[in-house]
Amino acid sequence: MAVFIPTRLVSALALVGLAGVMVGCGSGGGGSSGNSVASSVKAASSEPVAMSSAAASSKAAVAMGNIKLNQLGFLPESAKWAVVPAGAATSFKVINATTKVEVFSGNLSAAATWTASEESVKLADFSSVKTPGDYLVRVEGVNDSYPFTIANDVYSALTAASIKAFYFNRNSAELLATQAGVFARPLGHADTRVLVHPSAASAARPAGTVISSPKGWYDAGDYNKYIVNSGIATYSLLAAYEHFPQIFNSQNLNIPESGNAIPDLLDETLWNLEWMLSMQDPNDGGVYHKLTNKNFDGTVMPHRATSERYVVQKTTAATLDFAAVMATASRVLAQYETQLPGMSAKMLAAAESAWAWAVANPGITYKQPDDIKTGEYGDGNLADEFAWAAAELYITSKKDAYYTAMKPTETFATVPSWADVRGLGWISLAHHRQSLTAIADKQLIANRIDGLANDLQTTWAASPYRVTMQKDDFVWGSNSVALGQAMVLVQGYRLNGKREYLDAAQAMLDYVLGRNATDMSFVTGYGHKATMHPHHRPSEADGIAEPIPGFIAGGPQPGQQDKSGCNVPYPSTIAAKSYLDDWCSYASNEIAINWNAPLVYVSAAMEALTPR
Ligand code: G3I
Ligand code: 9MR
Ligand code: CA
Repeated sequence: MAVFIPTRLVSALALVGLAGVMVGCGSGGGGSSGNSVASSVKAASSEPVAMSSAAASSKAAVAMGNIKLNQLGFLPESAKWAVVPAGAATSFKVINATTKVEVFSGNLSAAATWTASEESVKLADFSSVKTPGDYLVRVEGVNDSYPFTIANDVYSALTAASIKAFYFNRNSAELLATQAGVFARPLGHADTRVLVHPSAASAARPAGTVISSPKGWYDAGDYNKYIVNSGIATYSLLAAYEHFPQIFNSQNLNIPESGNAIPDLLDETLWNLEWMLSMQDPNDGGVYHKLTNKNFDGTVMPHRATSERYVVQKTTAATLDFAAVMATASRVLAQYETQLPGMSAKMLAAAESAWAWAVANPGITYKQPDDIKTGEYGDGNLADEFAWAAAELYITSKKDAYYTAMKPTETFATVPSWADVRGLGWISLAHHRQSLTAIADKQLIANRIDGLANDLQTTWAASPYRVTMQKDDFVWGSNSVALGQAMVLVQGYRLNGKREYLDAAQAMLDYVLGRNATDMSFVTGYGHKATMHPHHRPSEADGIAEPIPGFIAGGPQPGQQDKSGCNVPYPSTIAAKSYLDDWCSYASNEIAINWNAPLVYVSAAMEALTPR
């Protein structure tokens, strides 16, 4: 069948380093309605993968659901699983999609019901298929799966695009066609004249004081900038670099700084770090919670969103997250002293003055002023922010007092989220455990990571979908829960090499790329049936049908807080299926920097850690 890839999409993707690897798949595979334009998948072959005649003929007869798997594919040595709707079949086959030759057959597991999706499913394990190529999974009585690829570079374009998404969300930047292709746009939000809101007034900076606070990334589908969410997002990118530098050192993302002797991932991260630095009040070390409009903008491009901007209330959470990120950045950027003279020392000093402010102001939580209606990122529990900042300051400064301040024996590890960051401190301590001072309890550090990874692995092993997500995990931004779980599992694997941890982490990359109850890939531009209509103002307002590639949608969650503003109904109220691929759905289909950053981390981790 004819495959249509618009020239403009191909040329845009060429700019993200994806030229020559895009293969559209119009329908075919298990999907009932493949979007031919969004249906791009990285494949080794440059030929489109045709729908098999068996799939075509079985299609009409089947109404029970589809085989779900990672729509991009796998590394040769990855664990490889597919979820099959439970029916009479007890076996499956893997077929070479090009030659149509059967390369593997195996037995399906017994049927079991995944509580989160209320589906009865069986599992197909085809991990032993390792030869690079394009394949599909076939089960009697069910549509063939989408074709997928096994290749050594199967995730490299995904890793690159998920970082380039941050470039596409740059505040204060004109995006040029040479870097952004069809997604070029004029500069939005210079942010060189930002007002101090009354909630943020101090003697040195009374209400109405004008400050300059340019750069940074837009938080999400909106055009505001929030320090708390910047904290976990920026850290996750820095951690990806700190843990897997070899993946990024030679990567060319075609961003304005490419070629400047700093890896592109760090150049992109610096765009936000420079903004964060400007959010600290130099007079006292406290950090403003957010830089925002009074109200959310309409559906317009950045340069058309010209409302007055304010810095709002200094908070303890923002100040501690800032301290943690600056302490981390200080040590990661120390090796670039020649390129960034004084930057590392400046960041550590900023982190220490922020810490001092937080210690003096330990309980200032965010209270939304009456005239401000944008995102809150409010958080009443600050023990985790203290612990994370203390851990990063300890690692970078080597001052034992920070280790003590972390309260290690009473701080447990949890899956990281914007409101609960204690796990990030344990991740950093585990990475640096060989170079810590004598005060650090290395066994405790290992136990914290291994204990949490083991819990997740146990859930994965017992899951009918072979994933770590459970019904309660389906909150706003559920895909970042999935990827946060994977980040923890990756740390477990890095600590002790337990293969199940790597396989469970892989499962969560599979999950966001298609092995989920919606049968969709949640990453724009990646997968046969991927998110097409994210709640992302530029993607909606630019007049281009395709969304900007490389963004992950928030994902299913049953809250449906947006449904009164949607003209189309959600397809389901069931937790794992409550996802609406429509612009209106900010509660399931927004994009956000703290959701993309763990995608960068996990995709790079799989590339770096999966045995070759
Ligand atoms: O954690 C609780 C959980 O314990 C409880 O069982 C569950 C039941 O509803 O709720 C969970 O909390 C939810 C929380 O997200 C989870 O992180 C809240 O209900 C939910 O309202 C909250 O949503 C937040 C949303 O803003 C609304 O405030 C998201 O976390 C947060 O990511 C999102 O952030 C927005 C910014 O405000 C503005 N910019 C876009 C960004 C992304 O949508
Ligand atoms: O676009 C906003 C999104 O970034 C937020 O996450 C979301 C929840 O705070 O709110 C969105 O803005 C909506 C507003 O809350 C209600 N009116 C419709 C707006 C979206 O068009
Ligand atoms: Ca907290």
